[in-house]
Amino acid sequence: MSEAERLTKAIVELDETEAYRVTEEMLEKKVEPVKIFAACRQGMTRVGELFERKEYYLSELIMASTLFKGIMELVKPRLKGDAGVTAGTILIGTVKGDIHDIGKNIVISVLEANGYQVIDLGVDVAPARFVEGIKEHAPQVVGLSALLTDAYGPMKVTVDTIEESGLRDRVKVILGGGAVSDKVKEYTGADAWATDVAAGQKIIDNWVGEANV
Ligand code: B12
Repeated sequence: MSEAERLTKAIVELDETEAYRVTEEMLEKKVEPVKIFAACRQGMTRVGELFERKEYYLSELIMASTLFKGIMELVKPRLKGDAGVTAGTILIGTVKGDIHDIGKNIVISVLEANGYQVIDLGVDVAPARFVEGIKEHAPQVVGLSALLTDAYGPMKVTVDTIEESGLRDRVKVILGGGAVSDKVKEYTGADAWATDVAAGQKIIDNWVGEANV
């Protein structure tokens, strides 16, 4: 079994000792942090499926997220930035009604490590707060995170509110989290979507690069 598979398995089994041990081994071998996050995410997806099948309960979801946060802390110091990458400002938050923030926090750490200034509005963020954030920080990109399918509505309302405030043409909007897709992008009127940090960063790099030309 590869180390990534071991890490995924340890998360699914909520085996803290093994999860930290494998993470340390991967860090020693200089495995890229995004690969470690991907292995964790696979484990979390499986935990979610077990929750759906009622084999796991909310307590297991909480344990898995605590474990993931611990792994994040181990990996974070290894996130090295590419010096010289064009930096921009990103405003990000988990939309109204949704409190999932593990994925959002990974995105923040990776973007910051790559020279971006990231303004984090937190979780359960009302549309008006995104508007205030755009006025205050003038970001090139707004990132809306959500994991609940119930959050499609709030994502749309957020994009609509930005539009109604006359600020839509000043920012690109990217959706992220497990619950997004092309359909959700079309429905909400966002510009792009990503369900992993590497894909999201690529899109943001392109936008910010273009804006700075
Ligand atoms: C951990 C977890 C929780 C934790 C969250 C802790 C926290 N601080 O975030 C707790 C226990 C609190 C929780 C609560 C609930 N949860 Co929950 N949870 C999960 C679980 C198992 C893992 C999520 C996770 O952290 N994944 C790991 C991260 C790294 O992945 P990620 O979030 O997708 O992030 C990556 C990308 O999406 C992307 N990304 C994320 N954000 C952004 C933003 C931008 C801008 C970009 C570019 C990219 C990007 O980059 C990240 C890194 O690659 C998922 C299962 C799943 N399949 O996702 C269920 C899941 C999301 N939860 C679910 C549910 C139902 C709930 C509850 C309603 C349960 C309940 N009965 O109370 C509540 C909802 C509370 C609320 N109002 O939000 C369902 C949602 C189903 C649905 N159809 O909507 C899921 C899918 C489980 C399931 N299969 O049933 N949950």
